[in-house]
This record gives sequence, C-alpha cells and structure tokens, in this order.
Amino acid sequence: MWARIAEEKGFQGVWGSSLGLSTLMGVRDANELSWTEVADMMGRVADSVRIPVLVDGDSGHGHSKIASQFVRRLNQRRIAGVCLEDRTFPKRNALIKPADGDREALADAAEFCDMLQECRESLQQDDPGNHFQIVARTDALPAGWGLPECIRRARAYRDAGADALIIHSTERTSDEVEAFLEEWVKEGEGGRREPVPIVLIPTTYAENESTDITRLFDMGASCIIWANYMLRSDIKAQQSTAEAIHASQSVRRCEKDGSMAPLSEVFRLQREQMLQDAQRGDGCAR
Ligand code: SPV
Ligand code: MG
Repeated sequence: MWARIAEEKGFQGVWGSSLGLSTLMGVRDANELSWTEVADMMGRVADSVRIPVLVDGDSGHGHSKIASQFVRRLNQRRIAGVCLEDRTFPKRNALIKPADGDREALADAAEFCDMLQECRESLQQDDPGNHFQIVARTDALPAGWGLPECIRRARAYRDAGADALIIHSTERTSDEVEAFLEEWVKEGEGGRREPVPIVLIPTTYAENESTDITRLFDMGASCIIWANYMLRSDIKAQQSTAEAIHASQSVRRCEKDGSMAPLSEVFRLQREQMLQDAQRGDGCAR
C-alpha cells in the first residue's frame, strides 16, 4: 500500500528498498530475504501501481548467475528496473557502520561489471525488446574508499552498460556527493558520451540545513530516492497505537484522535469500489 500512497501523492516512481522490505517481514537487511521472496513481493507492489518500481537488488544475492535469474524474474513481473550495489554477500546496510570504523570490503569492480553485463545479456536472451533498467550503485564513499575510487567505479559501471548510477553517501553533509558531481560533470564536458543519470539517496545528509536538493539537481543529479521515510513513520505510528490500545484496553482514544486512517480509507486504497462496480457489470476490477 505504501507504493500506492506514494503514487497518489505525486511521486514518479517507487523504490523497493531492501531496508523497507526486510523490516516489513521482521528480518535484518542482510539478505535474510531470498531473491525469490523479494521478486514475489515486489511483483505484487508493481501490480498495485502504474508508476515504475525500482527494486533494490542488494549485491545480486551472492552470485552473478543468481543475479541474472533475479533480474529476469523481475522483468517478468513487470518491474521497471533493479539496483545492484558493489557490496559483498551477505550485504551490510550502508547506514550501519562497522564497529572498528575500518574501510569496508567491496566487490571487485571488474567482477561487478561482469555481473552487470551478464544480467543484461540474460535479459536480452529472454526478452529481446525489454526496457528493463539496470542501475549500478557504488558504496565506495560510505565504505571508506574515497572519491578517486568512487569515480573509478562509476566510470567502470557506466562503461559496463549501467543505465544509471547511484552514488551513495552516508555523511552528515552533501559535501562528498557535491565533490563527486563536480568531477563527474567536468568529465562529461566535450560531449564524449551520453550522460548517465546520477541518483542520490540523501538519508543522512537531507536533514542537514546546508543540504539543498535543488542545488544537487543543478549540479547534475537526476533523481533522489527518499528511501526509508514511510517505513519510519509507520513504525512510530504503530508503536503509539499499540501502546495506547494496550495501556487503555480501549480503542476509543485512537479512533477519535485522528491518528489512524478510518476503515473507509483502507477500502478506498484497496480499490474496493472498483470490484463492486465490476461485480455490477460497470467496468473491470484492477
Ligand atoms: C535501502 O533503502 O534499502 C537502501 C538505501 O539500500 S540504504 O539503506 O541507505 O542503504
Ligand atoms: Mg538496500
């Protein structure tokens, strides 16, 4: 339902977050959900909206052969694209820092490029006319490898055929992504090649007053993923509802204070009316 809510509020696409999906299922964001579970659940999400769904494919679920099967399944489920990230398997969420503060392991860049290409080829074999988008994400910055390595990987993934790049950062300010964008735009000067869209996930720096999302677009970013806000607002709302009902053994307060959607809103979001119209013979249910 979160996807339909985002669509109704005007977003042009939805992010099938691994953090969101794993939390929903009560497991860790460490590949504890299998690729088949992710594909099945995200297929249902894609069925519920008209806007494109970009699925978070983590690091490809352990092997390029599995990644290829995964993207083919996503394409069959009418998902618009996948994001594959250059972490090792099982992945660690980028927002969790290692206790020792050390640089984190990343996948070998050449092997990661091979995985991107293998995924592309298997999609082509399966469905030659497909428009499935393969987005390559580098975690070089959050994993502590610095800007030169981030640029090196971004170039390699672009040259391996990625349709877009996610440049992740988990700093408190947007300085390092701005430094990336400056370098990247400089590199694109001279019209050497079509620009590859740059996507940002500003979770840690969006709240900083110095971060200006419009400036990031002006500097060359194409898309922002607001990755986990609906998940976090859900958790807060569910905790306070559970607490209120348990403490008072009554639902009166939450029914009255407007903190919960009325049931009519639940049925509206489920498109109950469409089914009833179809049952009367007026139109078809979606
Ligand atoms: C997610 O939302 O699952 C992401 C973004 O991959 S992050 O949690 O910042 O890694
Ligand atoms: Mg994720």
